Amino acid sequence: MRELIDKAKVIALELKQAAEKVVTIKEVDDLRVQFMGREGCLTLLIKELKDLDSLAKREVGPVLNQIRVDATEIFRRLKEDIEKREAEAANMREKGFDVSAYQPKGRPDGTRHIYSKFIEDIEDIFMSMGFSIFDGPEVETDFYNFQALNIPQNHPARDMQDTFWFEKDKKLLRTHTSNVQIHAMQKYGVPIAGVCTGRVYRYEATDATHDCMFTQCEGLLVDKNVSISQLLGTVKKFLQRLFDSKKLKIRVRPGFFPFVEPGLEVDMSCVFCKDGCSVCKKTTWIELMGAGLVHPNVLRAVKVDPEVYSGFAFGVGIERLAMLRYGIDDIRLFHSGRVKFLQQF
Ligand code: FA5
Repeated sequence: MRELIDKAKVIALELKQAAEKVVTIKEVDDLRVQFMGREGCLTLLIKELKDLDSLAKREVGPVLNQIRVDATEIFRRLKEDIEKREAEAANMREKGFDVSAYQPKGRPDGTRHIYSKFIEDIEDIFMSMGFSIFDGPEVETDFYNFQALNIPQNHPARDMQDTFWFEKDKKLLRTHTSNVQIHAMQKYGVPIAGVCTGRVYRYEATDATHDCMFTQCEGLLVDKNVSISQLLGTVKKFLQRLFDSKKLKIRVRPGFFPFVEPGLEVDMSCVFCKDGCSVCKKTTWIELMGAGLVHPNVLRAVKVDPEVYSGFAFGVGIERLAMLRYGIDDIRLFHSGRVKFLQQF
């Protein structure tokens, strides 16, 4: 009899300890089977009651019964707590659980992408010079990417920028940010001064300095009596600020772009050497951007009178600028997603 009571007390203690470790409803059910199932340890103990004489039964019976009642209450409470917790979690998920609340140990901190930082630097410089920031579509029509920029259908100049076309609606991925010149003048009219940074796409083979998707910065200023000297002053000031060098010089060569006349190629003096290095290919000059005075046909396309207004425009590859500023030797690294590369900035 004494032995039965002791066994019952051990079982009660074991149940209490096991109950503290239970987390899911399934674990509660498994524990119930282990203790109170047909072959459960408490059930088997209670079965042993029938072998006792009536005096012993009267003494042991209430003890075992109390343990059975307590065990039933433990299982009921466990289930109730777990169900309540699960309902709360589901409720949180529905309300939009704040993922930032979860902070696993050792999570590496992210940083802003070099593109974002560099583009912000460029925009800051132009904003401080009084330029606005424009935006424009990357999926474009033939009109904005070519025709309004004085590049008619079948004109040989179209071969300068190999294009990705959409077959369905004859749209294209813009080949340059010059499309924004047209959108901006249509939207805001003239006089106007702004820059646009954004992605452009060209159907061309990639190498260390060419990509099929890259970023350009386009500048446009249209007003009365705009001259080439204002274009050169703007470009020089911008580059001096970007490369933090007051000594930086620029030079221009004739260049052909159908949307400017005259068209120019702008080079900047090498910021890495005085008498020739591998970056400037021993010339002390680095080829940088296209520029020029806005072609009268472009002004006409947006119903601006070229007899009254004139303007300048320029376009530069942002990756090429960043490669120079940070000493990056392969343009493809920018969107390679390589953590080691990104962590440097
Ligand atoms: C243009 O795209 C003209 N829209 C620029 C312009 C604007 C001229 C306004 C006149 C007035 P171009 O194709 O040369 O021009 O490209 C301009 C710059 O983009 C280049 O100087 C270079 O820095 C960069 N670039 C061109 N092709 C690539 C390429 N495949 N990968 C990376 N950068 C490139």
